[in-house]
Formats: sequence, C-alpha cells, structure tokens
Amino acid sequence: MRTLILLAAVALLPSLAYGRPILYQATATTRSELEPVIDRFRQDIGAGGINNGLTPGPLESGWREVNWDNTGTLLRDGAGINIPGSGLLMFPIVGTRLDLGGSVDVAGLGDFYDIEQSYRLEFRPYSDPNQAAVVSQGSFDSGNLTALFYTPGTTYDHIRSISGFGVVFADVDLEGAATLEFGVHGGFNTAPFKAPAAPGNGNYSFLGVRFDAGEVFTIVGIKPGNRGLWPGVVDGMLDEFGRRIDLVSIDDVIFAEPKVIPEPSTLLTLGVGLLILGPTLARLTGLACCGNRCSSRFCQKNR
Ligand SMILES: [Ca+2]
Ligand SMILES: [Ca+2]
Ligand SMILES: [Ca+2]
Repeated sequence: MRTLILLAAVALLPSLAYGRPILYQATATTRSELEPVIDRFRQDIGAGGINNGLTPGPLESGWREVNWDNTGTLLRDGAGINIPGSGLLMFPIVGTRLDLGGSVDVAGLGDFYDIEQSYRLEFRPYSDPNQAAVVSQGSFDSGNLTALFYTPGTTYDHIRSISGFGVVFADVDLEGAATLEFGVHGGFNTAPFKAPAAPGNGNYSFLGVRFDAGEVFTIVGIKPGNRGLWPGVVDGMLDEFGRRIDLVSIDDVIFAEPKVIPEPSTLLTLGVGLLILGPTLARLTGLACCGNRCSSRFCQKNR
C-alpha cells in the first residue's frame, strides 16, 4: 500500500503548475532607500488590500507583517516560534534558537554583541528595536528556518497557502548566502531564490517573491546566511573546509494573506505530500501533520 501511495505521489507532484515567479530585489544602506521596493511588493501581494495587522482572517486581500518588535518574549510551542495571531510559525532546525537582538543592545555596541564581540555593529535592524538571527553551533546551513502559515487570529488553525513572501535581510555579503524557497509540507518545489548581496556591515537586502498563477505554497524555506551566529564564528572567516562564512540577520517578514487551500486536485496533491513527507517535517520541526492540519502536539481530525 505504501508503495502505491508513493507512486501516486510521484505521479501527482509534477502535475503542479507553476507560473513564472515575480521577484522583488533591492539593496540599500538606509531604510528610506529600500522602502519603495518593499511598498511595491506589499501593494502587489495585497491585491488592493491593506496591512491586515492582527485582524482575524482569512481575509480576501491584503498582507501581513512580522517585524519582531513589540513581540515580548517569543512564544515557543513545540520546536516552533509563534508570533501570536500573525498566521506565521517559524521553525529553526532542532537544537538552534532564534535570538532577537534589540534587547541586548544596551551599550550601543550593536545587536548580538553579547554572543560574539566581532558582531559589533555588523547587523542593523531594519525596524527598531529588534531583528532576529539564528544562534547555532552547527556547521553550514544549520541556521535555516522553515515558515508555515495558519489562519491569522487563531491558534494553529488549518494549514494555509500564501502567494507571496518577502524578507529584509541584513549583512548579506555573498550572493546566494540568503535565499527563499517555496513548497508544500515536507518538500520544496522551487529552486532557491537569492537575495542580492550588499557587502559591508549591516547593509540591507530585500527579496520578495510573488506567484500569480494560483500556486499553492504552504511552506517557505529561509536561509539567513550560511551559518548560525556562535561565539568564535566571525562573519567573513573561512571555515575548516575553506568556505567563506556569511552571517545574516532577518528583520521585516512580509507575506500575502494566508488563504484556504483550493480543492480538490491541489488539496489531493498536498494531502498525499503530507502522507509521504509529513514525517520529515515532523522530525525537523516537532510538528504533527494529519491531512491538511498540523499541530505542535498531536494529530487533529480534519474539519
Ligand atoms: Ca524589527
Ligand atoms: Ca559583513
Ligand atoms: Ca554577513
């Protein structure tokens, strides 16, 4: 039976149709330089709507933003990080953590100075006071994050789909060190899209990706630099294999209103994907997925 399901999944997955992704990319040293591109991205993914803030969804149009400011202590549920009501859950790789810098910048030494002194003024928040970075002792790509979406204003409602997702990164020195990729639970279906490099200290790079052909994407893979922050790990140094380390922080995350996943064909594909690939996600995130619902604790019945 498992073999049949696997074959079915292989047959169905290529049938997903993807339009041409629309990229929004810019680099800047100041917020005012970057904001016009981000505004255009907001308007395009918002489809005539507004910033929906924490208004309960799903709504017909508009977008959502997470800027890590005024979030208090990040809520951790399972292995994930929840900005209450936002519709966004983020999962660092197990064993790593997400650090908000602003709370430790008490001496004007810059965020994350408490982790490693060479980070002095390396990372600047795009919106004050907080930005986020993965703290990880691991090797290359141990700082990756997975984002998934639920109905804003609820507590982990059904899995939702988004048609656009963008991030403001800080201190992308190398092209390809910060990327976004899109998929359904357990598997990515796009190639990684690269944030443009902005060498120096603390410069901003924005990457937004929008899809306009009705694609269903329920997860986004975020690569914020090729390694996590850690004492002794210095931005720009070579690792033991001669690879240049590029540490990157993330600030404003902007995404289209999470939508109900259309039925039936796409949901069938997603459902099969969950059957086959859900356990992979569960291992990575501690999340249990049943049908089109995921929970941090246990499987729930489909509604
Ligand atoms: Ca911020
Ligand atoms: Ca740098
Ligand atoms: Ca860097």
